[in-house]
Amino acid sequence: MPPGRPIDLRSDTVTRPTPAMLEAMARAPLGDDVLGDDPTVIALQERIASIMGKEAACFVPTGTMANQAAIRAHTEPGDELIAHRDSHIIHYETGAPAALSGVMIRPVEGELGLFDAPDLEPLIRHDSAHFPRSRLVVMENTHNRGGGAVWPLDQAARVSAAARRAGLRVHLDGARIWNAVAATGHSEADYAQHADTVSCCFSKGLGAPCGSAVAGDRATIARVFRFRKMFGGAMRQAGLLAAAALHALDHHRERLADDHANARALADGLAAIPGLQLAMPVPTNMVFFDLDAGLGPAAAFCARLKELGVLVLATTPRRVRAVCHLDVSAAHVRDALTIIARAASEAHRPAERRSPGRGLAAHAG
Ligand code: TLP
Repeated sequence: MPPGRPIDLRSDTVTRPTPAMLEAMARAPLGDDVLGDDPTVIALQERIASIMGKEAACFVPTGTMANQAAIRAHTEPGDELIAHRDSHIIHYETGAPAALSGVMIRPVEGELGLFDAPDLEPLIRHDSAHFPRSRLVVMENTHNRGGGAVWPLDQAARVSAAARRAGLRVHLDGARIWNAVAATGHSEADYAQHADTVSCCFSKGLGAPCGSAVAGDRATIARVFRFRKMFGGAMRQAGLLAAAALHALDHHRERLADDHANARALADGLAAIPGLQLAMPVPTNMVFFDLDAGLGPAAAFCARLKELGVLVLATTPRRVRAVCHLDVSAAHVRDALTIIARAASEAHRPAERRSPGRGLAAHAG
């Protein structure tokens, strides 16, 4: 990698706290949240409950714990939950629903991580001594492996109504619900009304160093608190982190539209580079693109980009993900496109890559 800070498009999780956020953290009144008296955590939980239109909320360290504590709160071992086959809880949470809740997952199909009531209904099992009990439906908004896809509100309403008619509960993995709101103008509560619990992350588009929350009715959130403790996620002076989240809610939500515009510009630029194809539409801050076979495997392409000062992630042998966020400007996107175009043209002509030449100037920051 050239000297200087790379343009880091691996995820919107890579942001560093801003000076103003650090100042808010330093000023935060603290207590012991396991004993229930950290005023900044209490303020954050009340704020999230109000934003989501729910009775209560629980602050947790990660989005994974938010989802898993919610799943555990809604289910008992032997139950079954239904989630899209590309969902985060299936792909990236280390089998936690099986390990921590003892539940089975029945995957549902649908375009870009979304599904509708007719996709869901045949998967809900009727009551039988032979079957696992269908208990929970999980939606993800925006949908990560669906390219940051946003659920149409009426579609979420139909899925939720179908689940509830059959006596199932609904959890919304809203790690990036803020992006859905920025893309559509609907409120967080508009989406959350179609779920019994909703998780959200402060450490993705909002730019906090870590922290997530689960909101829902008082009884379910009481169970979430219990399982947060059981899973090792109850923290002491957690107000330090809650202060970063409160600062992010106040200052970093409006600007998510910039990330979406940057992602669109990145996508347009990538689509014009020979050998690259957009894999999915780009409604929010994520860009997935595929490499022609002539460009070699995605992992090697990403390794070359790293040498040139751009960090992205290979998500399959041919597919790459790039994500825009708080620490990525329009100028970064332009520089990244120049570098990616260079790597693509080199890969088409591998002999040239071996010839000595000046690397593109490192990106300064
Ligand atoms: N997603 C990460 C990786 O795990 C893939 C990323 O870089 O996008 N729900 C969704 C929809 C997520 O995208 C993520 C993180 C989580 C939950 C989990 O959050 P953390 O990483 O805080 O446990």
